[in-house]
Amino acid sequence: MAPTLYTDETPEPIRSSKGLHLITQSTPNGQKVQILLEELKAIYGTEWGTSIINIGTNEQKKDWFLRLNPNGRIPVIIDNDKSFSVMETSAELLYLVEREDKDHHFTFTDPLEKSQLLQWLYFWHGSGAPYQGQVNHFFKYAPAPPDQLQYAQTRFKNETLRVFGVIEIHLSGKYTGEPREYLAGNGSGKYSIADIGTWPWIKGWGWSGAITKEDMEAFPHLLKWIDRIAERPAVKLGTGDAYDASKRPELYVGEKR
Ligand SMILES: N[C@@H](CCC(=O)N[C@@H](CS)C(=O)NCC(=O)O)C(=O)O
Repeated sequence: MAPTLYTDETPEPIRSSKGLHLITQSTPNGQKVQILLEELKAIYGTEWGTSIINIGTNEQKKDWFLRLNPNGRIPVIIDNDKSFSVMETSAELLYLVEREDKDHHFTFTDPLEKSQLLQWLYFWHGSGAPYQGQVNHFFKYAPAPPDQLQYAQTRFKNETLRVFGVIEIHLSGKYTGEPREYLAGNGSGKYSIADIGTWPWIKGWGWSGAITKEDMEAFPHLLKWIDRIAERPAVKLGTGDAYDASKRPELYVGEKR
């Protein structure tokens, strides 16, 4: 029996959605999937519906949402053709390329290049986003007196810079003699979901105020990689007004504030 994805509490635009449907907010995690969908649309004409929630109101902790993602976090992809929902951004990127990217524009057929893609996708998912997320938390949101935050702030800032340094080594070609343009693939690499899964976080290095321009001077290849990817039309679309709830109020579902 197919699982029941929806209840009476599920917002109507989601309950009546067909094909692919994205529930998002335009945060770094939301943008990963938004960008890939825009890339797929540009090449294959992929179609999907979008609903935006406000995670500030904890809409993602309600029963209707937990039924789709028990982790209570955005983004979520629903494949209505299969009555199937997908949580965790890297799994969502992999699901979408498997479903849509028949010509492997954003993945690889060669097993070693594919392994490289998975290594960098997992590296950022497991060793990058959690640290940068904690930098954002401890520098922007933590409701504690400053003297209680110092250890955590230093720890997570240093770990984030260490991880940026790992990607800098890789892109610079320090140990291979060949600089790279993208994270995975032979030679200088090919733009893939490894980049899409990583870029939306790193491009926002300045957001918390913790990481300075001077800190970033240690990562010239990383800075060029940020700019290179920012130029892509689908990246501009996936991070732009189309996912801004104030510009697209019709996409808003659930409690707004
Ligand atoms: N590991 C998850 C992280 C998702 C995540 O942390 N999403 C954030 C927005 S960037 C969220 O929904 N936060 C709301 C909350 O924690 O309740 C993934 O990659 O999908």
